Amino acid sequence: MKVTKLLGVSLIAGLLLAASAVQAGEKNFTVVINAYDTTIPELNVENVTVKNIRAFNVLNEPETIAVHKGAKVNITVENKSPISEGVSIDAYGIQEVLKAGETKTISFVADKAGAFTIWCQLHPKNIHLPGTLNVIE
Ligand SMILES: [Cu+2]
Repeated sequence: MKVTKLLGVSLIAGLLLAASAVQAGEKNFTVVINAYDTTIPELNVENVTVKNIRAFNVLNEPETIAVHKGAKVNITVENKSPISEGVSIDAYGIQEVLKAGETKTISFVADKAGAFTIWCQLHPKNIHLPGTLNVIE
């Protein structure tokens, strides 16, 4: 009677462990590259007024991706920008280009711990809000 109960408990504990191991093993993310093309009607910079400046900004959402070291990471990137955009993570040798409207899945194993910048290699860094890949030990 006692033995049966113990077996039952350890079996449940084993199943729970297996379930959490699967969760830590593979992580899926969706990142949307959104572009905002706007015109600033009037701007005063160092006492000089300039009008109708075209501003272009690109935002990666979500900005932060966090995983545990060793996880397989699948990042599905959707480019909603009207132009081609790049996705680079230097430490992982990732350098992808997505045409306007294109969706791509980038897969890799997060085998290096640290904080890594996710950035676009096609455009000046100051028009993008870069993302971060956090790989936790
Ligand atoms: Cu870009």
